[in-house]
Amino acid sequence: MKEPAHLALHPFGQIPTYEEGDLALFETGSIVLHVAERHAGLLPRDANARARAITWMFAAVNTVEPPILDLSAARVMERDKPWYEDRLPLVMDRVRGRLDQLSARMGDADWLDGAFSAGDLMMVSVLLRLRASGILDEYPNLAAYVARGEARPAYQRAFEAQLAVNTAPPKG
Ligand SMILES: N[C@@H](CCC(=O)N[C@@H](CS)C(=O)NCC(=O)O)C(=O)O
Repeated sequence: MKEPAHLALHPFGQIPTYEEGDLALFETGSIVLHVAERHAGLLPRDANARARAITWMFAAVNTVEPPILDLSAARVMERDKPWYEDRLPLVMDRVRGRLDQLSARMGDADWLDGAFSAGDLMMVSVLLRLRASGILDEYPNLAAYVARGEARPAYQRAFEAQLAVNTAPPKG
């Protein structure tokens, strides 16, 4: 991913990237928005509802994901550091702070704002990163929300397709 051919697609040498004809995109949110704007079922037709769904996409990556990424990074990269045991509860509490707010906002709703949208797609994928930590189980409505997202046939198809790529024997 750090070779020139990939850096030409993604300046930070990461995945995912998306290519369609002459267009090359990076950043998950941008790729999902691009797809959602061109295919039915991911963004509402009503202009205000559409703007709110896009707002939830930004909220997922910009507000909810950062403390979750911090937790993942701490667990992977700081486990052997002298401060790990002291810092971990602080990082987990920052995640809980965001989940408290999201959980209160969702209440018993199935999705963030009416019908399922790309905002839910992004939020579910961000929350899924918490599975290993067990924190999600402290929020039954959020755990049920993530389960609903994973149960969608489109999610199942995408997951199976990605799994097939990841478990395919190496070429050559
Ligand atoms: N903000 C980026 C983050 C992408 C990202 O963190 N990708 C990870 C894999 S999930 C990656 O490529 N890591 C390798 C690296 O940073 O060198 C997005 O949402 O697309």
